[in-house]
Amino acid sequence: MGDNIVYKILRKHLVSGDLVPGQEVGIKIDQTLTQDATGTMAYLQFEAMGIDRVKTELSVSYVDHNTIGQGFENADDHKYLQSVAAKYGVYFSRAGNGICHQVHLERFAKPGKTLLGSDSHTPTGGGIGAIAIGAGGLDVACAMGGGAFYLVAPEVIKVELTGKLRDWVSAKDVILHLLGILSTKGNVNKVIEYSGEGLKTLSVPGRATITNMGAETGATTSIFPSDEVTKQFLTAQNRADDFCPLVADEGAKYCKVIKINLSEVVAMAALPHSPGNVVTVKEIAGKKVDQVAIGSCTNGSLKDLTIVGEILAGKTIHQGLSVIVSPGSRQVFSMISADDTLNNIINSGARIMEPTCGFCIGSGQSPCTDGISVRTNNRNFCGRSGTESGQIYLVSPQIAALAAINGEFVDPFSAQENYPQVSNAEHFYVDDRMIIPPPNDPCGVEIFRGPNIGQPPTNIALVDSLSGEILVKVGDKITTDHIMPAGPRLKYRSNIDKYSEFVFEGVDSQFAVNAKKLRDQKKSVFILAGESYGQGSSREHAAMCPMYLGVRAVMAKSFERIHITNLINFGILPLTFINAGDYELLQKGLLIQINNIIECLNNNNSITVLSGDIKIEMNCTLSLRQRQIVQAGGLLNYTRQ
Ligand code: MIC
Ligand code: SF4
Repeated sequence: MGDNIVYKILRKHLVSGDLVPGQEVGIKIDQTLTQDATGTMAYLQFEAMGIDRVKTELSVSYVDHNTIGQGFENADDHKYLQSVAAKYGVYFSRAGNGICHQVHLERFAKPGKTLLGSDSHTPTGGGIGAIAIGAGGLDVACAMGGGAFYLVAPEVIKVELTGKLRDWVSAKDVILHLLGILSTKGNVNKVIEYSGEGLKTLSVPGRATITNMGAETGATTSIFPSDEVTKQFLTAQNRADDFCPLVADEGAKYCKVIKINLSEVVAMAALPHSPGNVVTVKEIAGKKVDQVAIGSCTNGSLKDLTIVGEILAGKTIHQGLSVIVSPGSRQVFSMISADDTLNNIINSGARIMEPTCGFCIGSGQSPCTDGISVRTNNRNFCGRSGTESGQIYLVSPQIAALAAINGEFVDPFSAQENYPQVSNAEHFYVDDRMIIPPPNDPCGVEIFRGPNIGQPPTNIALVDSLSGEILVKVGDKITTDHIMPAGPRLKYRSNIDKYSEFVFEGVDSQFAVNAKKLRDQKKSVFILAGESYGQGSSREHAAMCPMYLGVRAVMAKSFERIHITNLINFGILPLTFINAGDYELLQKGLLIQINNIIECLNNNNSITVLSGDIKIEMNCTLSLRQRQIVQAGGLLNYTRQ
């Protein structure tokens, strides 16, 4: 039996374990990327490992998340990142050069390579045929040091594309359509692989929109074959030599096949507050809109913005809303300013933002109270925009541009306008001056550390019995944005003592204060959660900060992939209910006791949680390596041992 594309690449990179779905395997990582919001901790942890230079083929440090610069913290972090990159052999993409995923796709990602990034949307690189995976900063630091990356060998879902997208329908609608089928849960340890004759109609940036937002399904990653379309894109980026063809073998095995006829896909939208709440735009046509935000790593490509420019040409944005447009990269920015696109956008009354994450991460441009904001990015979690009551709808750039002019959702099929035909660029404007290569000799490089940069905290080794209090009970689909808010709090990413004050800020504002009290009394803190705990971002701070506050175990119905690894990496026990109904028996404020932990862990026995008369059995099925990490109190301690 032949291999699918995923297993072809994994097999080439395998360093430990058997490539059998469900088994833990270690793979060699060729490239890494970090961004500034997760990067400072990743490099601090890399420094703590005592390695003198990165061991990957290529590592790039991007500055794209925290660029707002209110106060000295962001600027200090950027200086730290630039100096630490020079010291350890990492390329440094300066603020303003663009969003990591967009720039990496343009300049570095290669078919057949493995890429590990400290950002959950790293799968964007799957659009060019790379196995591109998001992970916590500590895992990326290990990979930079030449260590293997460990993952559960995935099951592969095949998505077979036929037909061709109609006018007004784009790649964004394809992934929203797929989210309608797969939803945002139940896809952990799966990879989505695309195939079929419809592929040839999708450009690399369009494919990257699909693999980018594939992260919202919870899958490990998504990947497209490498074909003539890939070759054309790489050639247009002056990177023809980076091309290699990549197709699945005849008869390759998949766990399931989903067929999508592109000709039948319609314009879609994800309603608040989950990317999986999808409906057709037709169903919400006529709904008034307060804000439109176009850009992000999902839809900030040249083609996306050229189409937007064409739709806005000669028009004025509706009086009732504000419109912002943010290019995905400096390459895109510079190219839209070389033709009429930028002028068309500016003249319509839209406001231009720098090529960064900005609105997508709640760093400015928050909507008004109860405001309906139509956005082209990938996440619409409650509060992420910076406005607790904000209602975020996720759509394609086309639909966003129509809303900008009309002040309401417009179903494109009833719109009378002609659809602007935009072809793929034959040559991109290539200028890498804002990417600083590391010096060959780093001897003279001094690492800059501002006062906001603290040392990464480590946990104590796991003890055999824990007793303490359930300090918070949350429901299903709790995202890392709920656990560790970003937006204005982002600037504390390198200062764990300060950042941990905001754990569960929007869920229970007293959590951090109460946790600290328990921690200081040497009691354990427990978190109780429903299904898919830890959806969304890769931010390891959602494990690191709770650990710092004394959280010793999270009891949940199920966990998301990156987050469970982060919990283990920081020595927090991830316990899952054997009987999901037992979740109802436990409440916030209950005192609990867990005994005999080490023996149960080592024998893969269930772990008993006791509270008064209540006795609940929980699972903690970890690989041998993961058990050792948890027992050591986290990956840093384990690596040092
Ligand atoms: C996100 O989109 O949520 C982020 C911000 O890019 C995160 C990374 C972070 O929290 O720094 C992600 O996707 O991993
Ligand atoms: Fe940045 Fe948003 Fe993309 Fe995350 S999803 S990398 S915040 S643009």
